[in-house]
Amino acid sequence: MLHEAYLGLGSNLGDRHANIAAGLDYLRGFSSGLDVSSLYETSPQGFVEQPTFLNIACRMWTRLSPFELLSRAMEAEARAGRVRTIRDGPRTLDVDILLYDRDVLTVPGLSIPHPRMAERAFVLVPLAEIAADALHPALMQTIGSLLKRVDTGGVTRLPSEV
Ligand code: PH2
Ligand code: MG
Ligand code: MG
Repeated sequence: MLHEAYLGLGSNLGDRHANIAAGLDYLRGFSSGLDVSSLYETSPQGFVEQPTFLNIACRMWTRLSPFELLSRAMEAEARAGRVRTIRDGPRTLDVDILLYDRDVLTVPGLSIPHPRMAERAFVLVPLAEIAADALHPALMQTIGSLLKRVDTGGVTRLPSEV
């Protein structure tokens, strides 16, 4: 069965553009269709003393389970040479599962929907571009309505294609 998953990608180390592009190419390898948002330059949220990010959101159709998808997301990060240091710190590539069908699940190491997505403009702005009407199945609000509640000041859409 095909599942609809939304992922968020971010990079703020090395060749950010190449890291995101390589991550998307890797995801395409196990997707039956992948739509991507525009690319956004975003000010760091949370831990702010770090370089500016590039962020993007994508929708994929996949036969993978959430757990298989998580391990592919981690593989994409590893291929970009990601080294885990401080939590929320700089990274060559971050690939987060945001939504997976209308599943709500929490197990050690994986929570869907992504637990902090509703307060993150760098997630909601790109996601709303491709999925404004998608429902956050725990908050029971659309991505478009969640977006109205965050400050989008640090998020700039880039004209370039990935
Ligand atoms: N990721 C974080 C923490 N802060 N800020 C921006 N702008 N973009 C990110 O991808 C990001 C962040 C943790 O994953
Ligand atoms: Mg993240
Ligand atoms: Mg992550």
